[in-house]
Amino acid sequence: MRTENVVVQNALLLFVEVESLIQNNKLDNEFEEFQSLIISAGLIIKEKVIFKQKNPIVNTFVTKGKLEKIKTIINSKDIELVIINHELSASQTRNLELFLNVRVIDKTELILDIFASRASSHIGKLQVELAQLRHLSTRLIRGWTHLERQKGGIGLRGPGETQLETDRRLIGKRIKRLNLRLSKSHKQKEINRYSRKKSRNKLVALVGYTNAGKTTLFNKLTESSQMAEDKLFATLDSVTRKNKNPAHGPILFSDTVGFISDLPTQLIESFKGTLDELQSADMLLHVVDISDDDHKAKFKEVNTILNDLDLMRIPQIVINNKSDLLSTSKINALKVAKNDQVFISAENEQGFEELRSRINDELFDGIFEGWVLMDNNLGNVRSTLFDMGCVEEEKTSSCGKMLANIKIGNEELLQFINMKGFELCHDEDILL
Ligand SMILES: Nc1nc2c(ncn2[C@@H]2O[C@H](COP(=O)(O)OP(=O)(O)OP(=O)(O)O)[C@@H](O)[C@H]2O)c(=O)[nH]1
Ligand SMILES: [Mg+2]
Repeated sequence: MRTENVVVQNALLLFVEVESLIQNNKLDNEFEEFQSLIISAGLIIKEKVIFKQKNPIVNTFVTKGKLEKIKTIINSKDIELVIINHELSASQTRNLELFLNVRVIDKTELILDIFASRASSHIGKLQVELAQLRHLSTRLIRGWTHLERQKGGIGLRGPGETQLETDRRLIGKRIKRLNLRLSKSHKQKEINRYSRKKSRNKLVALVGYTNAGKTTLFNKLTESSQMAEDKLFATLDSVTRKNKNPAHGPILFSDTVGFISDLPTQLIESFKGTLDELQSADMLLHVVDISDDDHKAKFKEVNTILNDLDLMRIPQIVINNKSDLLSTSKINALKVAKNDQVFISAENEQGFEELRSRINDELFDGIFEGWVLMDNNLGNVRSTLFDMGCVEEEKTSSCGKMLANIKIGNEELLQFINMKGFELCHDEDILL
């Protein structure tokens, strides 16, 4: 599955608003999002054709009259590729390609192609290949000989033409092998997850619509430098890192792939393993781009996907990001309306204090910071506290007992608080 010889191609953007297919949750800026997807795939939009249609046409999706017009544009503008904002059936694609004599890519294929160009980890690459092959196996009836063969263009990233011509049986075999390799890789991850459980780290996953600012926030929270870009699907492989800020309890943050409306089912299926990692999260930070006019619809879309993945049972804090792009009065009004949500700017680190305390409250029921006094027979408690990474400083009290300055979640502190010989230390004198 490779992306090396990527050829930039002149594309015709075909945006058809089909009245019978409009959903309740429609984005206002659907066109802009589709355009961003094409640009994110590294294509040049040479021409845009936008129109409305009542129903999809069975054979070609688009009406004959429109197709004639599109064909004229293709011939006069040196168009190599048509990209349509819908999912097409295999035969619709084939008929369109036969008529227009250029390659036709539907929205599913476009998203699969972007994923193919972004995958960098072993698991990520396997998952994308699996999704592409699954998609391909539904299209094997498609006659590929009717088009001139180009290597490396969009839609051809991944399995090359020769593979496209191999039969269903071979693809089936490859899918089986990939599934096997993936389940092995996921098993290894499960072992890592188990060792995390044994230590006391909490796992907090950042989820949200693509381009909401998850990676930017992740970088600030973990002092990392993952690639954050104004591109759709900048992040594909999930990354987990430990929190660096002392104001937090022991937390691992996980940055994940962004969601989009109409995420191809093959992708969801293939990424189930990675998304399964989210199942063990203790909390989700749902990052929203509050400056986006479509933020409400996108918020709903993300929650629908989370629900499908059975992730709505995990506590979620809604984080309205990019609040630096809105006026203070607008933000203040929004804060009143959404008073259980957090407002931040990941870029400028505004609102981080509130964010941190919300996370600590949710995860640890708040944090205790202070001195505890332990009888000398509580050596095992002392070493547990050290293992947990809670001890900031240690002393011996004037009466010869152990004193430790600890930082610990209130919930975790409960297990020690009732032990004989363990007490919170309020007496300043002891500390002198
Ligand atoms: N003005 C402003 N821009 C931001 C803020 N946070 C992120 N951005 C920008 O938004 C764009 C997307 O940010 P990312 O962090 O890559 O978004 P993401 O959610 O990880 O996106 P995907 O990985 O594609 O799902 C980048 O250009 C960021 O610089 C913010 O608080 N304010
Ligand atoms: Mg990202």
